[in-house]
Amino acid sequence: MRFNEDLIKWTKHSSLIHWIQEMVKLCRPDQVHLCDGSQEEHESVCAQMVRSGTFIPLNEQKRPGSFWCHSDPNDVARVEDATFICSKRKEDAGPTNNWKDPEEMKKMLLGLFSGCMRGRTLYVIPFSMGPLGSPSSRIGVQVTDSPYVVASMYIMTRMGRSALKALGEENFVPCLHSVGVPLEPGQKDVSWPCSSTHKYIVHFPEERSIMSYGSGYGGNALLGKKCLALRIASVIGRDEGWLAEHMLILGLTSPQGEKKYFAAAFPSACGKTNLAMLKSELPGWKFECVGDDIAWMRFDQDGSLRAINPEAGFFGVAPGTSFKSNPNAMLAIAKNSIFTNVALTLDHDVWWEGMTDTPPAQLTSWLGKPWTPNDQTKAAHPNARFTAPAKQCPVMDPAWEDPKGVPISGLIFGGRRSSVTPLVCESFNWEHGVFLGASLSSEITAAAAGEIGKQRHDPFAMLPFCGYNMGDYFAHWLELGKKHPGPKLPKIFYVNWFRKGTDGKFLWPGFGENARVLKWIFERVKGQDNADVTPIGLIPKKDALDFSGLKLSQEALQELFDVKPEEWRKEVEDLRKYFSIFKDRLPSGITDQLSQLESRLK
Ligand code: TSX
Ligand code: MN
Repeated sequence: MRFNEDLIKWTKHSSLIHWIQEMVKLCRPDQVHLCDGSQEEHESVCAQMVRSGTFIPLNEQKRPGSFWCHSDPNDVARVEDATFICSKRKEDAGPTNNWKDPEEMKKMLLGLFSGCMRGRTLYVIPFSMGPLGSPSSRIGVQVTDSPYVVASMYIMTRMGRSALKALGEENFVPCLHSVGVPLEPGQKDVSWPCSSTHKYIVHFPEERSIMSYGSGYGGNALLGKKCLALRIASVIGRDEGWLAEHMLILGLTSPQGEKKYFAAAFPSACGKTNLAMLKSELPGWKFECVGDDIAWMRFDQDGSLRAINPEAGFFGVAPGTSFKSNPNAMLAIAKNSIFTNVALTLDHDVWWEGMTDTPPAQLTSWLGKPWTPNDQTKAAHPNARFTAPAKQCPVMDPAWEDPKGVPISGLIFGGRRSSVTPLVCESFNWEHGVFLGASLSSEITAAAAGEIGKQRHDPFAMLPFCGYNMGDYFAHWLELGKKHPGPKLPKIFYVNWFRKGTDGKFLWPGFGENARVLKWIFERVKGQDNADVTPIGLIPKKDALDFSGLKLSQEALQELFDVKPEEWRKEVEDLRKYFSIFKDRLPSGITDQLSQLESRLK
């Protein structure tokens, strides 16, 4: 194959050249394409997918530069059962991860990858997670046989020549991916190739590499995001003293023009993307977006915790997104976007449940079939996604690509809880805040598998994304607070937009009205004396939350902040049971916080 000539012109990085040659030998593609990351290349990859039937171009008048596609119905979400952390020792993966011996796993995977790209093109994608050239950024190189991945990585990362240049002679994270469907000579391809029998999303934390087989979907296939920027980066962060978190980053400006940044972690189905680009309902208070999913944070020389968004785009859940729930997301996806598993309209635009009250006539469902509202199925898959460049969001923060990152004043944890936890509370200190993060749990909604209404523990919203033992991860958080004491250490908060009254209705209007809660948080980090002490943390003093112009009954307000000791004693028992899975890896800081909470409840 003559790609070797191109390869040595493309990069001088000898271990990168060697690795690519090894991958080509292993996967045996028909062709090799070294991605340059240009717009021309992106357009040609998209045009090729239009010809092959994977992409349908959307209406140029309504949604220029955009495409619709639908996946195989067996390839619609991340596959947690098939996600592995292959550390040398099982204990280092911990009780919340699947583990297999790395040598055994590699042997098995090399068998699967052998010849897996026959009849296909192998694409090499160098990409930067984080602004190009930022000392906080990390470079990965993904080898893939999926043009959908190439087009998506163009939106979600800084990829191509520029990333290769930023790599220089440094180490990169090797990311091998295949959909796992080699083509025999003359065999016709399908529009969404994937393996129906073998799916593996595998991380080798000690050598910092990733291998993903059998799926073409989102978090399984775009290896920069969940695999590199969370699972592998969390391990690098542990070793280097920083944090890779499943957090949005937002800037909040007061009517006086003062600005503060916050990072916030929520489990799925809590509206993280909606909060990340919130349109405030509180006059004079303005929100700006730095990121909606991942935050890499480290303390600088001055002791400020600084955060960057390692991504360049949004890969968001489409259903529920509307001009009412998230106008800024709707504007971000107006052009140059990819839509996967949403419904297609007659005039080649997109639709999903929750976009408008009534569906347009003559839809094509996410399965590619004609659909009418009488059908018992949904037009869009509940996990249907948009992929859009972040720079198209009208409220991106001016500093969203600042290589230094933005200074974080407060950290916010949140869950979907119909009872027990109040609308907002503040931790007594860093250690208590870490305990709040570790205690995160959320009610299971239809979006996730399992029993609806049941709680799922999701510490720091990192359950499926922590690349090492979660007990050690708690210890890492505790230690960072100890190492960086002082007034610049972010304050930690817990919010719950989802508490319900005795009538079973949501007590809090949520969405843009959440600005009122963020205003109180803003005032707290400024040191305002507007909180009351309760056994579970600090809550707003009477009249400290701004309810101006909001119709909320005194009873609702009381219920939103009600701390019921008997409910909380049950919570303590449940947490004690949950934390016991971490055995000797559970740091004493967490057990201490649990017993202190228990005594405060007496
Ligand atoms: O995203 C949500 N947020 C955060 C917004 C910044 N959602 C949607 C969750 C699914 C992804 C919410 N849903 C929020 C919320 O704050 N709150 C609720 C619950 C709720 C739903 C509907 C109403 C009120 C609350 N409707 C009316 O009161 C009319
Ligand atoms: Mn996420």
